[in-house]
Amino acid sequence: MTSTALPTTDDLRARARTALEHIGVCVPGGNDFEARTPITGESLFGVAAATDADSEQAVAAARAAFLTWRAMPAPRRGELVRRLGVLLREHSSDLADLVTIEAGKIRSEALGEVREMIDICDFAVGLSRQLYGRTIASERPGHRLAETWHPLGVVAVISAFNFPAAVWSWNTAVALVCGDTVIWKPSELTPLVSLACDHLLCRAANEVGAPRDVHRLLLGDRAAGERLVDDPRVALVSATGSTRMGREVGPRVAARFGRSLLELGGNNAAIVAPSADLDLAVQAIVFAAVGTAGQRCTTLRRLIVHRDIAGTLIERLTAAYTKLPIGNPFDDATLVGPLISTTALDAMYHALTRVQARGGTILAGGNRRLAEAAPAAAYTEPVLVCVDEQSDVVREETFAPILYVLTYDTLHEAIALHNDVPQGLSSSIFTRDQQEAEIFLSAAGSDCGIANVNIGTSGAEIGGAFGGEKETGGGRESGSDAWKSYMRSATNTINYSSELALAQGVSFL
Ligand code: UN1
Repeated sequence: MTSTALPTTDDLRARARTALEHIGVCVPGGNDFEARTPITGESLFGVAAATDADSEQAVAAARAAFLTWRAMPAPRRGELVRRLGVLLREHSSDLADLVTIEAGKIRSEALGEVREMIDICDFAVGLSRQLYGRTIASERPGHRLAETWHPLGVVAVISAFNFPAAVWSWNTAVALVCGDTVIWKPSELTPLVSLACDHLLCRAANEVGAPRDVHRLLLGDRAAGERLVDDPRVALVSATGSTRMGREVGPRVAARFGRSLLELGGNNAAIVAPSADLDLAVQAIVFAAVGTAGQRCTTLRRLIVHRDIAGTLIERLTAAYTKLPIGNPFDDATLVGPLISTTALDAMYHALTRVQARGGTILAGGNRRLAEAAPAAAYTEPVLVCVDEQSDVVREETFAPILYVLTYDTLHEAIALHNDVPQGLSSSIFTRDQQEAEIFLSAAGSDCGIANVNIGTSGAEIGGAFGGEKETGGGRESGSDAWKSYMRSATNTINYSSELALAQGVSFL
């Protein structure tokens, strides 16, 4: 494996400053927390956090703006999102720079993240003319029964570092056309990306004459998020992050009868059947396991391989793993950037120690890289580990590039292993056998919210609903009819006859 040379923190600070200036955002100041870059692990700027009073004011302002915004026709609300999409196109390169600087993503994936934002804006603009309700056949003469969809209220978006901009846009673009207003509490690890996104949306709002407070950004720590979780004026809390976080957010929002939409951990697996096209499978597996340095919630974490092809596949994967270029994510040759922090690296190595104690064997990778060049950064070789059981550590999500390899003899056994984890986000099967593929996609197959054939677990398009089952939280975001989570429905019965006919044939008076 090769390592590519790193830029200095001063270079990165200058590049961040240029990107912020192009977008039109003031470089932040403050000393509550720091904007850091995982590329060197060092600090770029000090940042001020929102105070309790800022949070209070933001919720009040977003609630007031909601009262105006909900009355604006949805296609006109779409104009705001269309304008945001145009600004994102204009600033793709600057925004991708900030994503690379703060999240450590390689350039191509950072540009892909911005593309995903543009795509959801386009989708949401179309949606603004398609918030359809149904007309239902009434059992009574002279009656019409209908379902209408109305805006819900203030939506709190709590997002994670790994998709610092795209996950915000999935929620915000859809919530805005649905007539909601948004308060965003991003990860503390990505304040610059957040300031840039907020600024572009503010600019779009100003240009199309939408209320300024349709969107408010709250930078801050966990306490800032907790205030939103507990605030009865927040109608929906859409939270992306760990299962541990979701386990706190879900019950707290439910206790006040608020709504929550949870996108939590994944422990995604792929089954590789004997008939699989191995050239395609190897490419797909490496991207899914190693892309974003293993820090996507859709990252491939378990490979369940048929015993007959395990030797060949492992050999090919080992060869691919030993050639991965690791290092500067701005270098076009790099495929693996840094982990977000040395804490994440420690968690990865701790998981490896635990799995080895349970008999796991490292097949490739696992060494730290560039520790001398950047002691505060966290570069590592992705790891391929052979295991013969799904021990506790394999059943957990470690947010790092570890791929556990298991073998199977029958498809039934493979599906049982596949589903035998607490999480249920994304899954795939590599096979040329249609019967196997259909069984995997059937009710008795994968128990995940995303189930794929001959494509990896990560890199979903925005057109489909995104989310998962079990400890992944059950929420659906992005495409398909995920918009319904951001609205409330009302059932209307309209009597246009002159008779009062009671339902179920009840007679009264
Ligand atoms: C996430 O990791 O939180 O499917 C989202 C994918 C991306 C989104 C991942 N489109 O990998």
